[in-house]
Amino acid sequence: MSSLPFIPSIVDGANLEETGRATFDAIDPATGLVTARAVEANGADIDHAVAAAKRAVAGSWGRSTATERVAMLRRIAAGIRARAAAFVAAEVLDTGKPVALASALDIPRGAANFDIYADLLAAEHEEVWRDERADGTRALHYSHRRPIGVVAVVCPWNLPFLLMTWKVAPALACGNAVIVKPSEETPRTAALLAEVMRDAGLPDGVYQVVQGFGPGSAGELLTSHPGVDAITFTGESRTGEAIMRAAASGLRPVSFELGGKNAAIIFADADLDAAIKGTARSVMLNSGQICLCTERILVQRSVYDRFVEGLAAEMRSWKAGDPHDPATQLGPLISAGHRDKVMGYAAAAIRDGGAALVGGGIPNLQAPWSGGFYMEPTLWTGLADDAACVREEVFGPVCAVTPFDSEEEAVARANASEYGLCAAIWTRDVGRAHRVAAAVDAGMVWINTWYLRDLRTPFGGTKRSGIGREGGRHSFDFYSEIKTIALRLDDTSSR
Ligand code: NAD
Ligand code: 6OD
Repeated sequence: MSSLPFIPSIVDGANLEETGRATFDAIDPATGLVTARAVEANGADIDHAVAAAKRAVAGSWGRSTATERVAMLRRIAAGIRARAAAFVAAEVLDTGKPVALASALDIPRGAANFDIYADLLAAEHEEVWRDERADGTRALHYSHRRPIGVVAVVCPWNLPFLLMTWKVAPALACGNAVIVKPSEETPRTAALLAEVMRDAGLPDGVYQVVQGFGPGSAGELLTSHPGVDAITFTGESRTGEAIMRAAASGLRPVSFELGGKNAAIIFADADLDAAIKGTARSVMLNSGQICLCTERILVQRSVYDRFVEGLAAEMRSWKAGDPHDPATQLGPLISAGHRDKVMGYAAAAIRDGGAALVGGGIPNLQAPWSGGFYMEPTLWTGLADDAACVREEVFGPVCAVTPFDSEEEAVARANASEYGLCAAIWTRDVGRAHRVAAAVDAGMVWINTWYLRDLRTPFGGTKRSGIGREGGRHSFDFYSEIKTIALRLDDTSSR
């Protein structure tokens, strides 16, 4: 008998029993050890979850007022803050990310996601148009939002809690019921959030969690279920294609945040120290496993050598190892399979004529971290723009650096990608900053910074990086149906 704890799926207010259901290992990426078993939801469970969600939307939750939902979102945010230590511990165990990062970014941002949608919902007003015509017709035309229904929220493993709550909060703000499918690599925080939801008084069926895999498992069963009204997904572009095929049946709307192959452009007039530190962070944060991470660096030729030397030193300086040590900056990759993939790219970079100026291998750590899926931060030079490591998303602490000569060349090369998520520009020339930001084909551009977020702004990518925009009020457009009503005001009895 295993003495490992179970991480539940949660359907209709109840934790699903492991007896009679498949379970799968939760592995600590920092040690490679199995730490728990997650209870996989099966087809009957998904049917049950969808039926419970439909009842919730038809019931008191679907009829709740905006004021009631604002209060609910605030209670959820407070509940997360009250259990912040448990959320941090769960996120660190699932992902191996440094405790400093989970404490500064993932968990506070999870709570902030509920607060911002409480603020935005409280400020939301309805559109009204006065209609006055020459023939005496007078009317008011107004629009109001209603929930879209049952929303499937399919999540990745890299920022599990941050990205899941980023979608759950606006979906609940609009009065929907959500069924969350966390990544099979990171089942804990979605399950823990169900406890906060219960304590906050959210009715059963409004927030449910179905654990499992993608194809042939909870992910596919959920996204192809005819009772699901809308699908919001964050993950790989190829998975987005599969989900879009599932969504075509029933013409269900999708919102997709997908992959990236993001460029940083460093001009000769930039504050080089800031550009070096900022770019190093954009390559290595979360071990490079953020869709917004920089994987291509273009540096103006006159400062190329200085920049590369500084970046290499900064990349060598990050401390890897025990994720529970507050001084650790670099955790492992998410799984053995993912590290094999990234190491495969490292080998391809050398075959393609590149050189690893920094890293390229597996760090020499002590037990138990020697069993984890760590990789050295890696900086490639000498790669052509058509090399696999320069074209394809690697999703590790890696990047390729090359020189450029003109602004036009830098923009053209930054845009020569099938992805268009974000870019970072480093320059002191304001005119150039605006010109290049306008010319770069990406959903977000950071100037002299990276991953500086204002949660009221739209977020999303062009090309293979996504479909639609979430963030701020833009999320309300996806998570609600807008109904327009025309009210005749003039006396129609004599007409
Ligand atoms: P993934 O696409 O492999 O998995 C994401 C989720 O989809 C998981 O829950 C998985 O079980 C599920 N899934 C897989 N196949 C499915 C299917 N056929 N039907 C339904 N569900 C399915 O992505 P990942 O490896 O977890 O995450 C890394 C990727 O996510 C990277 O490409 C990264 O760029 C991208 N990402 C993008 C953003 C963004 O905002 N643009 C944010 C985070 C991650
Ligand atoms: O900050 C956000 O809102 C967001 N969606 C970040 C996505 C990160 C990708 O890994």
